[in-house]
Amino acid sequence: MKAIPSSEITPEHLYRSRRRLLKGAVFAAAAATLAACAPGQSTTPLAAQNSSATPIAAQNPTAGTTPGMTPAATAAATTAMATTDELGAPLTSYKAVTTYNNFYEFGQDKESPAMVSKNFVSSPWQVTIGGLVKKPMTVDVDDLRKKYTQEDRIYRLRCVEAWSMVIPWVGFPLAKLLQEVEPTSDAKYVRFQSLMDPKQFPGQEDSYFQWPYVEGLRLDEAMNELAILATGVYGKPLLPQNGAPVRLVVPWKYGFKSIKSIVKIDLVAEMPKSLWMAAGPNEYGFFANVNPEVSHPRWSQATERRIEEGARRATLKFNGYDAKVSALYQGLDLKKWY
Ligand SMILES: Nc1nc2c(c(=O)[nH]1)N[C@H]1C(S)=C(S)[C@@H](COP(=O)(O)O)O[C@H]1N2
Ligand SMILES: [Mo]
Repeated sequence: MKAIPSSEITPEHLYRSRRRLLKGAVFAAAAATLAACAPGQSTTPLAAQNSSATPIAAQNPTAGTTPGMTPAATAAATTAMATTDELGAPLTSYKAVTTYNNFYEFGQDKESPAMVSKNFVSSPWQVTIGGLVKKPMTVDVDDLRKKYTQEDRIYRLRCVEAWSMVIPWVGFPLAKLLQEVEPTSDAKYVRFQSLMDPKQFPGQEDSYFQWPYVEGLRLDEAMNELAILATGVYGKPLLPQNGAPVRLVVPWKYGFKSIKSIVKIDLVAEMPKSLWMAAGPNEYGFFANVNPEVSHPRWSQATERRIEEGARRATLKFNGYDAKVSALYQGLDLKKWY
């Protein structure tokens, strides 16, 4: 097994909080779960677990009609789902997408989210959309699924830690939901909030972070056609570790912007302060556009490790989506506004 690149080791400023968490009773329970689940999971490199020789169709877990999925999405998942992104890169396997995760509410390593989230209750689930809007609403996620055509979107996900995946999401444009609530002329930003529930999210016992997880976009970014609210992956409803039942996906930005398990969306006048901006203001900015030319203070962003691939890849500006998003940033100094 290859050595873990330094960029994927727990950020230093979080290390102390992790030590504290280890002493806590909540983490003791989580650790027991980890130990029980460990064989064949955390010790086996993903590349070995997911032979690239296996055809995607065989890896695809979907069979028959999936509840909550449109017939189109189900058909695509079972028969004709594309097997690459538009640049020709193969999809990351369902197994890797659902077992190698960042979801700090479930713990700070990549294996915890899949293991600690087994009993997470993601249904029924309501999302409240409010703030500077003419038509605030609270809506059940099942109704969102029915109301807006669920589309298949294959996107690259580039984590700020310099690893990446290619993921076939199911979801709908965020713009559709925002248009429906009618933002007022004062609305300039969108603020997203994840569920706050330390009983289900043991990671929220760690007071180093300002829970709940919060993220934000400028309103014009949120209206961009690439920004989606995802309800599924590989034609199936999202599993808890991927942000069930609904999460944001903004593929031209570092992965931490794509906030999971959303309960609240507010239109606001001021730039929201994200959980990561509060935790490391010198390391995690508001825009967080993927940019190979701007290093993280502790590592280069020029290349990335694509999960299930050997050699590193060059990181692309805006994660390869520059044609669709660069117009949003005319006149903005992308070196300063990371
Ligand atoms: N609520 C919440 N959302 C989150 C995170 C988190 O810890 N909590 N991690 C982010 C990070 S750093 C990444 S890279 C992506 C990972 O998404 P995935 O596990 O579905 O691939 O989720 C993002 N959304
Ligand atoms: Mo990330």
